[in-house]
Amino acid sequence: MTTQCDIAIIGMAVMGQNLALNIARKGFAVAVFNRTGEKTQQFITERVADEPIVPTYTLAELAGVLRKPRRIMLMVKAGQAVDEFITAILPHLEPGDLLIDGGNSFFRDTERRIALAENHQLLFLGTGVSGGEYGALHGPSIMPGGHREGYLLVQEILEKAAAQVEDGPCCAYLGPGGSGHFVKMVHNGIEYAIMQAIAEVYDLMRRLYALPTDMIQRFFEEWKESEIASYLVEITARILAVKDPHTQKPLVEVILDAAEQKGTGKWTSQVAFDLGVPTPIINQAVIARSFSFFKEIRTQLAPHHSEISPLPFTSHEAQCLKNSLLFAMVMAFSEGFALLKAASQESGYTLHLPEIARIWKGGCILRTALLSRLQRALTENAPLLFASAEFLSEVKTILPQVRETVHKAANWGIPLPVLGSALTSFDSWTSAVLPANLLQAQRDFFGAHTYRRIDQEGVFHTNWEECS
Ligand code: 2AM
Repeated sequence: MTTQCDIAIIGMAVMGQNLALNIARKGFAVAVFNRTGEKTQQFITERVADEPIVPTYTLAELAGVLRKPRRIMLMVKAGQAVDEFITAILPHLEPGDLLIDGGNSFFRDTERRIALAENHQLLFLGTGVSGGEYGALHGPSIMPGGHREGYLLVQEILEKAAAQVEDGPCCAYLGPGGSGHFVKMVHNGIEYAIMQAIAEVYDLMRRLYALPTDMIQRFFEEWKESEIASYLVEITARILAVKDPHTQKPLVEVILDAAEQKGTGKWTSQVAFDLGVPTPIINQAVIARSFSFFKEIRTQLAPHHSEISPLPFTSHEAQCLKNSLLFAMVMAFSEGFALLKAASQESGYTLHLPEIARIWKGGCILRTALLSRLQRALTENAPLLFASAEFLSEVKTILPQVRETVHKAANWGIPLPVLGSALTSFDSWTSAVLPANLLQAQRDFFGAHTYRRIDQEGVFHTNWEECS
């Protein structure tokens, strides 16, 4: 084989196949490999026409067809498969070659792999890729972190493969270490929150206002052209229009309400707890999926739910729901960017937050009209994104409608984990006074943990048993 390929993609599941096709269609020669060779063969036979794609069936063969320094991108299942491939390919590599992990790896695993790569004088990038199968083929949002010299080796390929927006490709070098996968993880955490916020609005329309699915669909159809225009609102409008061929009902009505999760939302919450950054909205989005999974218990306890008498639905209610969704989206982004900022300071990631907003504007699941505004807001350096001049007055204007929505839902027993916690988040951040004085007194009572005073410097302890 004399072909000199520009890059290799390992892992011929749909994401890997689509990314290989996308890169090849930008004019780069791509070598491909899969653990089970039949999948590679099938891909070549069924999907490759005249794209410059070279199938390989051993890792030695793969290493042999690559231009040096070699550039190898792993698109395999996160976890053990990544480690296994790295171990297997090491003997075929030379100093200066680059490995890219394009899966949803945990950023700490990426940091461990970077150290391993350095031991072998290799370069390593941990790269978030968002946009699903469609994005991988037509232009995803790509979030690379790791060795900067490594990025320079693939910059042209990745930037051409990425989605393109008015201010450039949706791909940029984000920072050292596991920063790329960290940013992708937080992206997914925000994604969990916005998905859940949309689902809650749907639930209010369906259960509190007893709207039929086709009417709910029309609202989402309208909103996809509004200030909350976004990929997730758009796919919701499309989903709600699909009929089940068996029952002729809207397909969504026959889908079991038990959500699965792969773990990136949970990781975001865990990391936020470790960093001491409050992320109630993302946490509640993760928990909402956990609740959904207990279908049997929920069904068993359902007789204890109070009966809902559907409420009237006018343009005012529609406005309240849309603005509640807008509010939840702004608060979820605000929370996610606060976490990115804290992690950047803690881990030395040197993240440039407006640039992250920019590369999320196209290709990825989070793409929304709001991101251009977020980009501007992030340059303001407000303590939190929602408190920027770009958003604050609007947030305050819509707040009464959010309160009305959450209030009605609480009255009638419709759970709003994300919309409710978005409101709690706003109220917590804007409360100069919180009841933590009483918590401190309780801690000091039973554990002599001490407290500080508002009127004196120093640390105090009271013998509460004696004086109460
Ligand atoms: P396969 O086709 O041989 O199963 C998504 O699952 C991709 O990750 C597929 O290309 C799959 O290869 C690969 N993959 C999953 N687990 C793997 C493992 N333990 N070792 C190698 N590749 C793996």
